[in-house]
Amino acid sequence: MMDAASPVRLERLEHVVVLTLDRPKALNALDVATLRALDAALDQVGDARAVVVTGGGEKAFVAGADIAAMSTLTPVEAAAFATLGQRVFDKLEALPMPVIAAVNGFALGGGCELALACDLVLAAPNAVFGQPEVKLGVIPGFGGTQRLVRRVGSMRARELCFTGRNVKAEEAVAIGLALRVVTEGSVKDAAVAMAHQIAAQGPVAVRLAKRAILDGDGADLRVGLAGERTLFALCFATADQKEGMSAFLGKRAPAFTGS
Ligand code: DAK
Repeated sequence: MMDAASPVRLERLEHVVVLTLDRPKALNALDVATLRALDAALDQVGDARAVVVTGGGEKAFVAGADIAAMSTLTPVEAAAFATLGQRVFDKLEALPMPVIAAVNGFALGGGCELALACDLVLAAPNAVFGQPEVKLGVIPGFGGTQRLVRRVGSMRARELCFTGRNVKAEEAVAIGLALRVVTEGSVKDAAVAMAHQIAAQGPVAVRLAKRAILDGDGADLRVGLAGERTLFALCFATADQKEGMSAFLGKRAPAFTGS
């Protein structure tokens, strides 16, 4: 359990865990305490089959790294801050189960980078993405210059990092920064529904599919395909494969155990 005053709330909904970054007075900006709380929350995800990350309050997913806290950093402290943020975002990205960002407002700077570390991004109609660090005289420090390129392509990433301009929800979908805009109901509810849909599939298979995609990201195609073959073969060592295929052949719904 997270303590009540923690800036990150953890909620379990059957096989789904929802993490809410909850500092709405600062639009959920990431300071050291919030990053550490997120780090600790990631250790508590356990055997969840899917995770949803969202922001507390009405206006923001995460409005970036905490500018007030960053304003007085020395270069040594800035390096430590970036190391902490990158480590936590790497840990989030490497979670074995899919992670869905429910972007409910501003996802700027570190907030955009947080969404980029998630597998899937759903956007509320008021979602706003961007890497405005250059407006503050710095560059993205939590992976923005790297993951943004991989997700939207090199030239689009350059434009966003060089101009710092905001991207609204529809454009975010058009450039591949978000999967879709949720126009009915809350984006958190839509993300939770999608997480339940993922959780109903063969849990080991879903994890191995994520593993294959992550391992292949940036790798030579042949290396990626070799990894895929190995992980495909591994599926045949699972009870889920036997259950999934015999349920299909027996014309019944599978009862996966995640083993
Ligand atoms: N940090 C701290 N406080 C923030 C904040 C932030 N990023 N964003 C908003 N707030 C606070 C505001 O100061 C305000 O506090 P009070 O004045 O009420 O005490 C409160 O949240 C509400 O914000 P506003 O009054 O400004 O609300 P508006 O609706 O008028 O505007 C806004 C919303 C999101 C457009 C605006 O707040 C805004 O532009 N915020 C800053 C967005 C931004 O620039 N984000 C990128 C931050 S830079 C690195 C490590 C990390 C990074 C870089 C380098 N190294 C160590 C190498 C990452 C950098 C970033 O993420």
